[in-house]
Amino acid sequence: MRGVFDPRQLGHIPERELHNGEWMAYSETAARANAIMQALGPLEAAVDYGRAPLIAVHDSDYVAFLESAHEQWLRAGRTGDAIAYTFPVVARRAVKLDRIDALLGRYAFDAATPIVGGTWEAVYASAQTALTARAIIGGGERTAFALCRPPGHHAGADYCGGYCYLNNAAIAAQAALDAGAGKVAIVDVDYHHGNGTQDIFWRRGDVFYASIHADPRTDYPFYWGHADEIGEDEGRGANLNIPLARGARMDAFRRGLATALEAVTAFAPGLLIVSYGADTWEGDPISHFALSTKDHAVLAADIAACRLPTLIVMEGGYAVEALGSNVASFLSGF
Ligand code: OKP
Ligand code: ZN
Repeated sequence: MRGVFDPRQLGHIPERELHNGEWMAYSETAARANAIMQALGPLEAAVDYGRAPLIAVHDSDYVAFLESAHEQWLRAGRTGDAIAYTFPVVARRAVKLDRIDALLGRYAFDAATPIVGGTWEAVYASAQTALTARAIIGGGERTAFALCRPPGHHAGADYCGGYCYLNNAAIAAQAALDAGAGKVAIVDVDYHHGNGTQDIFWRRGDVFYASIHADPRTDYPFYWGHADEIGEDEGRGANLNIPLARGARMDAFRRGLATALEAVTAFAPGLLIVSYGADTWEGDPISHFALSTKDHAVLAADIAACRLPTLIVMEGGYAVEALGSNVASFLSGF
């Protein structure tokens, strides 16, 4: 299978994140991408499609904020990672905000998403990586892999969170629609619910989003991912959440995936995008499912049996020592 990677993605190196009340080392490291590359061998370079496909999904003021935030942070006399400490949950008003701390909170929903010197270049390159892999399928390949990092599925149209800044899968989905795909389905098999992807397509009938993930009653991102979230307006029925209890093993996950894939098949999309997280693996340091490395290949084979053009977009997976074999196993299933 052809794969895409852009080395600019390695320049995003946050120092730490706030977790259960304590600072800890940042889990979403550049070493993750290096481990995957080592397991897969040479990947193709990303093509630059510019900002237009980003703006087709994200608010342009949010994208401009991402591009300038770290400079603004430095100009305010700060050093290190830019991070929010207030979040306007009560009054998310359209007032003009100038102070960088106000902007950081306006455009973020958690403290897991700092902005550092290399963040903009990396998130831009991550989105271009997804777009390039999408174009490979547009050119006639049945499958392609986008080694995206930072991940994207927690990022909404105007917010970052959960290590995510630009929603790579959503950007690729929109690009596919704009290239004439008709309808697109996204199946999210990361341990965490992809709240950003759900939000972006919440009222849309042309993109079906299905996710199998840890129950948000116990796990991040808490406020999204519950089974009763089915979309609204045109998007009513085009959102399917399948939460599983902590500790879930392959049998439960595979049943959830079968339900999701049945719905995808009924939707009859022109393209299937898989938001693939390897954090369902039994040894993941921040997650609590119990899938084995071999299970990943079985899930992929289940997806491949749908016989749809399929773009695989990398999301999470934090056990760096096992990440290469988990991703290689998953891709082998196709
Ligand atoms: C991103 B992806 C852990 C607290 C929660 C956010 C987890 C984001 C997961 N330090 N942090 O879906 O793999
Ligand atoms: Zn995850």
